[in-house]
Amino acid sequence: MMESALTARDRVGVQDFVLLENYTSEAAFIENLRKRFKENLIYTYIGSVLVSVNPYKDLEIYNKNHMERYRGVNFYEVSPHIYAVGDNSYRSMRTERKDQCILISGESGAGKTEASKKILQYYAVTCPASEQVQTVKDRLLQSNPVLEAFGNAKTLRNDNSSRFGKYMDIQFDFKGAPVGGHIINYLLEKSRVVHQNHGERNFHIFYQLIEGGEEDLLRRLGLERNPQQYQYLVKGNCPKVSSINDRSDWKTVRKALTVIGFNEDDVEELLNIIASVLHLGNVQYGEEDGSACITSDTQIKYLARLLGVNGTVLTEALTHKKIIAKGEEVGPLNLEQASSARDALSKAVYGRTFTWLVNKINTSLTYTDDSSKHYSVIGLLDIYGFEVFQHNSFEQFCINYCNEKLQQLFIELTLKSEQEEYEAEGITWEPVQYFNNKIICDLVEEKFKGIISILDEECLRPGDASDLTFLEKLADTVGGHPHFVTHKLADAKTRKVMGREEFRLLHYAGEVNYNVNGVFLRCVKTVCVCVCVCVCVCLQVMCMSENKILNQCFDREELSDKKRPETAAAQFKASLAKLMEILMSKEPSYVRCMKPNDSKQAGRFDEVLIRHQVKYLGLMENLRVRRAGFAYRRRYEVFLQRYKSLCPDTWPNWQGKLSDGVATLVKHLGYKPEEYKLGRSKIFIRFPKTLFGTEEATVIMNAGYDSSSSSSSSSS
Ligand code: AD9
Ligand code: MG
Repeated sequence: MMESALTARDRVGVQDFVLLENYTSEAAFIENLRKRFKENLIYTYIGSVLVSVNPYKDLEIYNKNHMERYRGVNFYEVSPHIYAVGDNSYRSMRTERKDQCILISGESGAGKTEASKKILQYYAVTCPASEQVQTVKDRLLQSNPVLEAFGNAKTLRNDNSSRFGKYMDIQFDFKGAPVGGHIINYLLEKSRVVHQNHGERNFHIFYQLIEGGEEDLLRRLGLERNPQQYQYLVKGNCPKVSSINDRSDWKTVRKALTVIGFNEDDVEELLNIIASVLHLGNVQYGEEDGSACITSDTQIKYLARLLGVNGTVLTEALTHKKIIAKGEEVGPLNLEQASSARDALSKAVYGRTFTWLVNKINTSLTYTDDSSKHYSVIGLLDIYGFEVFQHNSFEQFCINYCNEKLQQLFIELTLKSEQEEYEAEGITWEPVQYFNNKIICDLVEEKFKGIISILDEECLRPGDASDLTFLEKLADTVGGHPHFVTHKLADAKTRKVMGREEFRLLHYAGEVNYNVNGVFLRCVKTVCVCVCVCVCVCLQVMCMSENKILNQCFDREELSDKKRPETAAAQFKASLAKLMEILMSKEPSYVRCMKPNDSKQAGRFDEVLIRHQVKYLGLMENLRVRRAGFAYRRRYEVFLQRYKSLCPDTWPNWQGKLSDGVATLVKHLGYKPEEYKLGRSKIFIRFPKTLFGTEEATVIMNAGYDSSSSSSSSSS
C-alpha cells in the first residue's frame, strides 16, 4: 500500500535540507542524514549541493536503469543522486553553452574518487557515441585504474586512498559526445615511496607487479615474488589487504595501459623504472673511514641495466656529493647523507615518472578532430580533503592550504551566484553573515609576508637556514596574526598541546599543529636538489639514462646553476592559483562527501564523526545561505505548468500574463507577500512549505524511493 507523504517523511527524512523546519539546528540536520542513511538513501541536497554519505557497501543504484531515470530529467524531479548532478551539469553545458565543473570534497575515505568515477561512467553510458567516441570513452574510463595503480595506496583511513589531487576535464563536441580529456595532477605524496606508516602500504603498482607479473617479466626485472624482500615495501608491515586483489588488479592495469595506447616498449620502460625503485631501496650502505660505501653490487647491476646507466657512475653518485662552495669538487657522503640521497633519488624518479604517466594519458586523450576545435568542458575535481594527524608536516600543510582555497572558492561562488541571480531578477536580499577564510589564505600565500614566502626565502638562503630559523622568522613576521600560533607565543593552555618545533594554524576547518622538525625544510628542498648544501649528483646520472621515460623526466637545464629553482611550496602555490583560475571560469556544482565511521563498516553511523564533518564542510553555513535567500525558484512558465491544477483560476489554462498567473496561483496556495518574490522571469519562494508538501509527495512518488531503499539489504 502507498505510504502517505507524512509517514514517508518521518521515515526517510527530507531529500533537501532546505525543507527542514528547524533548519538552524545541527541536531535536526544530523538526524535527517541518519534517517536517510538507515534507509540506504545516501544522497541529500542542500539546494543544488549534493551531500553524500559513504555506504561502505554496494547499493543497487548505479545500474543502467538508474542512469536512464536521471537522463535529461529536471534536478528536483527525481530523488537526489550523483547522476542528477552529472546530468544537470551536462544539460547546463549543452543548453547554456557554459563550461561546467563538479567539485568533489570530503575527507579521506568519504567517497570522492568513487563519486567522480560514477559521474564518468554516467557520461560514458548516456552520452551519444560514434566509433571514434567509443575509443575516447574507453580511454577516459581506463585512465582510472592506471592512475590509481600508480597514485593510490592503502592507508589507515582508506584501502584505496588517492595520494594525489586530480582535476580532469572531459571535452564534449557540439553533439554532446565526449571527444577528449585532460588531466592535471597535484602534489603526489612521494614520501610514501620510501616510507610507510604502520598498517599502510606503498603505491599499489609495486604489489601488483610483484604479485601479478608474469614469471619471465619478474626474472627480467630481477624481482622476487615476495614484497617482504623489498625495504621500500616492509615499513608498514602490511603486504596484503583483504579488500584488494593485487593479482587481478595487475591484469586490469595491464589491459588499461594497452587501451590507453601504451605500446610494449612504453610498458617495458615504465616497469623498468618501477623495478628500479625497488632495487634502489635495497641498496645497502656500509661505512669506511666515515664515508658511505655500497656493500654489494647486486642492486647496482640491475639498476645499471634497467635504467640504462653506467654502474660505476651510479655507485659514485649514490655515495658522493658536489660541494658548491668549492666549485665542482666532489666529496664523499656519510652514511646518513648517502641513504637520504638514495631516498631522494627514488622519490624524484617515481614522482617524475608519475607526471610522465599523466602526460602520456593526456596525449592519448587529446581531441584530434581538427575540423572543429570548439568543444565544451565538464571538469571533475577529486582532491584530498582536510587532514589532521598526530604529526603533521609539509604535505598536510599543502593539502590543508588547498582546502582553504577551495573553501574560499565555495564561499565566493555560492554567494556570488546567488547574488547575481537576485540581481538579474531585480530582487533584493539580505546577505548572510559567514566566516570568510580569505584571511587564512592570505596568511599562507601573501607575497613577501605569507608563510610560503618565508619558507621559500629560508629554503633558498645559503648559510645557516634551518627548520628553527624558519620557525623564528615565522614568529617575527606573522606572530601577531589571529590564525597563527607558535610555542613561544602561545598561552599556557595551548603550549601544553604544542611542541617547540611546531606552529599552529587555525584553519576554517579546525586547528592543526605543523611540525617543522627536519622534514619540513627537507621536503621542500629535495625537489630542488641542486640547492641542497650537499648537491646530490644522482640527478646528473638520471639525465644520462638510456631509459626513454627518464630521459624525458630529467632535464639537464635544471642542473645549471643559472636557473633559480622553485621550491615545492612555491610550485604548489602556483599550481593552486592556476586551478582556481580554471574553476572560476566554469559554472560549479558541489558534491560534499562524508564518511559515516572510521572502521569502513556498512550501516554504522557515528554521530560524532558526522558532526565533525558537517562542521568543517561548512554545511550548516551553506544551508543558512541557501535559506537566507530563496530556497525555491522556478521560471514562470514551468511553475504555472506544474501547479496550475491546484487553483481554479489557473486551471486548465491561464490566459493572461505569466507573472500574473503565478501571482494568482501562489496567493491561492496561501503564501503571504513576504514569503515570496516575483522576479523578471522567475518566482522565488523563501520557504516553500505548502508547495513542497505537494511537490515533495510528487517527487517521492516519481522517484520511487521505496524501491531504492528496499532493493539493498537494510542497514543494521
Ligand atoms: V581519499 O581522500 O582518496 O583517501 P576518497 O577518494 O574520498 O578517499 P573513495 O572514493 O576511495 O574515498 O572511497 C573509499 C571506499 O569507500 C571505496 O573504496 C569504497 O569501498 C567505498 N565507497 C565509497 N563510495 C561508495 C559508494 N557510493 N558506494 C559503495 C563506496 N561504496
Ligand atoms: Mg580518492
